[in-house]
Amino acid sequence: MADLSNEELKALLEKRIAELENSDTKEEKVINPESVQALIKTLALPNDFAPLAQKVFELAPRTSVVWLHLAECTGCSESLLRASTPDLAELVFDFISLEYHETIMASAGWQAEHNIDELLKSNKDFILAVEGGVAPIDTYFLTIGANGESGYEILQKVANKAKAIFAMGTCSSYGGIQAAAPNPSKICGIAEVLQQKIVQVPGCPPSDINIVANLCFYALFQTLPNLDEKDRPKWAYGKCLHDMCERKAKFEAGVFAQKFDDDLAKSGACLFKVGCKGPYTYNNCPKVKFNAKTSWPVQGGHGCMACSEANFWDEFGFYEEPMKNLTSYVDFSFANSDKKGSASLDKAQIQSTLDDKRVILSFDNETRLLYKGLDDEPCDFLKFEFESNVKLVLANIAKNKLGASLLETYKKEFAKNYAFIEANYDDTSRPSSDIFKFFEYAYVLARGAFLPDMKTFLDLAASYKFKHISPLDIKLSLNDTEAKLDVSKSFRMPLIYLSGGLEIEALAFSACELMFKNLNQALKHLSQKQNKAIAFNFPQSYDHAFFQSQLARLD
Ligand code: FSX
Ligand code: SF4
Ligand code: F3S
Repeated sequence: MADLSNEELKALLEKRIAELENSDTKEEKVINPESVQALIKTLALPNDFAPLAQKVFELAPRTSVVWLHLAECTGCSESLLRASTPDLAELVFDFISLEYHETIMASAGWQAEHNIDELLKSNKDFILAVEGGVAPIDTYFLTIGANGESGYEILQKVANKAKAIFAMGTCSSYGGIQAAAPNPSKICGIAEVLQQKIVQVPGCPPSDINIVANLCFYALFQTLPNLDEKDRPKWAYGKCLHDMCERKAKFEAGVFAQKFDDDLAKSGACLFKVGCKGPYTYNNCPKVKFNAKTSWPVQGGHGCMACSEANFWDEFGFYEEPMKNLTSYVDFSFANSDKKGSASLDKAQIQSTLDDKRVILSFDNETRLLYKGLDDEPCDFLKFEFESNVKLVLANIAKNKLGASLLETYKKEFAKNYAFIEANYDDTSRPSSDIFKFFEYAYVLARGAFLPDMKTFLDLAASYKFKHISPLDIKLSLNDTEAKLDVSKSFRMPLIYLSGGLEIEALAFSACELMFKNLNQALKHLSQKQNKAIAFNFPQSYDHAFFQSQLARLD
């Protein structure tokens, strides 16, 4: 579904106001304008929405909300209790009508069950917020309430009548702690068992603001907020939290806390080395914070655990270590993956010369994207060139203040490797467009030796036990005449990650995933533009199942 523009959202409010003013159910509530303004700001809507939203909340009957508890720890409700603008009392008296919530409602036992049954019978509109994962197979693992119904049955019964459904928290979005390996009760997120669109509001728990503002968005517009490809509201989960973190300049400068209570940690150093997973996490924690905007994990001195990412208990290793192979609970490496089966390419497509029907991605001392030009000569669609002299690259990084500090950290922690670089590179510029050289840069930094062959690097990448890519700042821009692959900003990243405790396996995996993803994208763009099939050309040394699996993703 296309995103709703601000104009469309505004028109929705104006229409609602006009309808409410002529309606019998119109109310005249007193609504705190500060809370409305705070909501509008949180939802990243323009200021002129505030008076309209104020009017809607004053006139409209409160939207009914049913909140179910399934398999969880009730942290999401704890978070809700700490809401501030509006606070919980204001929220339930003025903004929504909380019809059922096991930990907050006054009724209990048979009375509570009666209330929800009556609500379902009445055919009254309501929205559903679900906290916790569901056990759809051995449903008795979660048996709730006076009637001894399973969580799965209750969910189906209530969801069927709901106007909109919000999965509040990581448990209801993805299964959460109960679904961590080996997941004996086979718990999953609610979207896996319901047909309707589910708005995912992950976080273990989500912030009070992400819970309240999402409920209020629906109460206001009677529609869902704009969602990303994982069905998360864009206003809350659209950005990587690392990019909003107050410690980001320290990350760039390679200034890392070595342990939790050291002076560096206290003076605002980056927490990556003590396990922060901020670079892998999409959430607005630094902006909206928790407990009435008091603080958020990184401000409190503990790294982000990626608590709003799917399967974070299993996929991100120890909370207090970066993702090194030694610290993975579950092995996602290529060798243990079924991706291997799809690795083989059609050999007939591999050819070294062009014909009329194909464009070629070629790796042979140069990385090129070839097509047949007007005069039958091979043309290169790919603009990709970088400095491959490691010593010059480092000198270039050190030109600005953050980079100079980063290089100092690296030199201190990897003195032997730095000595290798000093001894083996002169001052001659060596422009290259060979991905082997790009990969070799990371290898030289991590190992203090030249990369022997492509297989060594691909083996390292394939052996990484995690599936999360450490971002490298590679940029691809595509237009009709060229694909420009810019890696100039990416060279500082291996220095940062190595100084921050990541290992060569992580760097090799990330470099391969990102490089091949971008090349694939460029290749696809060219083949579609020219309406031609694709072929590959690569030397024997690249003939590796991991490499082929990367290329095969194009199919
Ligand atoms: Fe899950 Fe809610 Fe984590 Fe707990 O109940 S998201 S375990 S903080 O809070 O569902
Ligand atoms: Fe902040 Fe963590 Fe990123 Fe460091 S790694 S800048 S502490 S989010
Ligand atoms: Fe969770 Fe990380 Fe935010 S641990 S609360 S997503 S900072």
